[in-house]
Amino acid sequence: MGTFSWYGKQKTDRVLVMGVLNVTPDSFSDGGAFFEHEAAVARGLEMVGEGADILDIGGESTRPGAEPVGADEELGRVLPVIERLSAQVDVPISIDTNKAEVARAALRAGATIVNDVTAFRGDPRMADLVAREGAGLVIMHMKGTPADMQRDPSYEDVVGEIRHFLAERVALALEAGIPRSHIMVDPGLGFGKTVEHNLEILRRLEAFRDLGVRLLVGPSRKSFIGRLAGLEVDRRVEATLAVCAVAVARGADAVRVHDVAPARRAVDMAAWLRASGGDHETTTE
Ligand code: HH2
Repeated sequence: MGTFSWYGKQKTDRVLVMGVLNVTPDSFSDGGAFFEHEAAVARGLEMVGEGADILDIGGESTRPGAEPVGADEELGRVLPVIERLSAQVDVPISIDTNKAEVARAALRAGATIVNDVTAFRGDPRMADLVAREGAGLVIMHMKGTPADMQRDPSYEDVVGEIRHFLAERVALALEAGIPRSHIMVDPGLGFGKTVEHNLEILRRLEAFRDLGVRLLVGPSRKSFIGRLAGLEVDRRVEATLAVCAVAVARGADAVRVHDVAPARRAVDMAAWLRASGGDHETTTE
């Protein structure tokens, strides 16, 4: 342990841009598994060139209504891509999964971060695995499961409830032996939230900072942007950048995005503005 860094071998401490690399059948034109893997590796390399600090690789969709896939299927999609990219890039690779079995194989193949959108609820063995492997950890809030989370989600106090949940999950992670500096929390935009819930989370983002760990937000191309701005999914880049900039201004340490090149520029600018104001420095521990 002790060797893990959110920045990998990069010498920087900028706000992190996590590039999304989905290796799911619908994410690349279907030319069969080999071409899908080739396309994913090429896109991963391209994102590093565009300024990604982390590549987040996923083999199971968590979109509303998405069907779960088995561990073998998930591993068949992501492992070849992780093996090849980890040999070629200096930035850390994160595995977006809620199965400890998939996470273990991914970490052995070269990933160093686990992004668990269920925050150990999908697989209680995840915390021990991450601790044992000395990996980084992203834990996200989701109300319900991808199959049912957008069916009329409701909260008494959306920020208070998410904060409480994340605090409890951070405590579990610490108990398992994961160092505080290895943990990043995410309020889970779009995961069991209405448009108003997402807006309130963004408006009160600072409330998550006193959890004492890094803070990630993932607004990229999400449907609340589409609903507010009346934009189809392929036209949400600029609106996503606006959300990223505001999130950085309100204390985010990292953003998870599909469109890395523009996000890198927007996030760096927002971080410079934030630094010039003297508040909300990046969480350093
Ligand atoms: N959003 C998605 C997937 N994983 N992980 C974190 N930590 N935060 C997020 O906001 C987040 C996430 C969903 O987005 P996308 O990757 O575009 O879709 P899919 O799950 O279908 O791959």
